[in-house]
Amino acid sequence: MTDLSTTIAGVRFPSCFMNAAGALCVTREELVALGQSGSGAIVTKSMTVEPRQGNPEPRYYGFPGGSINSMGLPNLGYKAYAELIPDLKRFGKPVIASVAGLCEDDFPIIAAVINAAQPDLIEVNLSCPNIPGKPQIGYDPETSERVIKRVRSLITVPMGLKLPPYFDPAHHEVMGKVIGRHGVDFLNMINSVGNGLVVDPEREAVVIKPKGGFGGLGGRIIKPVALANVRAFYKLFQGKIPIIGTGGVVDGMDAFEHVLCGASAVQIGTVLVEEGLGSFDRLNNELTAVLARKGYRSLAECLGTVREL
Ligand code: HRO
Repeated sequence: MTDLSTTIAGVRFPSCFMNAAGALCVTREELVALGQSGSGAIVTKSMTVEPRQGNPEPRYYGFPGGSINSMGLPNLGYKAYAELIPDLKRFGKPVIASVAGLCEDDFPIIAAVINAAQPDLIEVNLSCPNIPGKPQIGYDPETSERVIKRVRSLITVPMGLKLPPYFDPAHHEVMGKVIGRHGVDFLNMINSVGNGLVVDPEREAVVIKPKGGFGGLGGRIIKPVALANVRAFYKLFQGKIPIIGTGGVVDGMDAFEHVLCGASAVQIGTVLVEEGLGSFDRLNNELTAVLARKGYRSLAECLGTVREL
């Protein structure tokens, strides 16, 4: 029998697949539907202090290679999620609360109240690319360190960071040092590849409205960037900080590649939005088949074992 269950920071997940924050996880109805689906966890939309409508539409566009979005953090506000979390735990799978903020002071306000609601894990989003005029925190090591420090002292459930993609080993190292100083329990990478631009040549126009068409790229086209970041941080921490791999997972083989690079679990965004909740059963079946064909009985047997030449 092939086992797709996994453990992150001591928390058991019945399947290694789950939604990425942002994908079908804003409303109560969407979160309950994730609970009833084949997802191995329920991940909330990144939350802010106040409820938000988000950026003007169109703000998401799917194309054959992936997607571009500039949602602008539409969410119910942290108080609503704090009330929902205890009920979401009835599905027998972990609940991960994704915490964001529009400024540094927002993070501890949200972290304290959400921690009291006792999700199974908290993910601190340092990498939203889509708030006009606000750079991604994860690209500034000093700001990242201040935010991590402030929430670390408030969070008692396993605490992770959602990181942006980095494109140079020097940046992996700098962030690795920051992360290593503060007892981070898990990492999730990558968020969307920020500030890409997709053009429709027929209409001679950009495809989303906010920020002149600039937005975060997801889906198939970002897989090599995601794998590189998973691998880089897996090696930096010698596998001691569990990693959730996110980016470019469309089928079971993509997930297998993430596991080989060092991901203990895998999140899906674009494919979930495009295909719906049935994608979890398909991915569970496909990864099971890949592992069985290769003679692996569990993810642990091939975690981080990609061969270097
Ligand atoms: O809401 C968004 O625009 C958004 C967020 Cl917070 C994020 O972290 N990543 C993304 O691609 N979009």
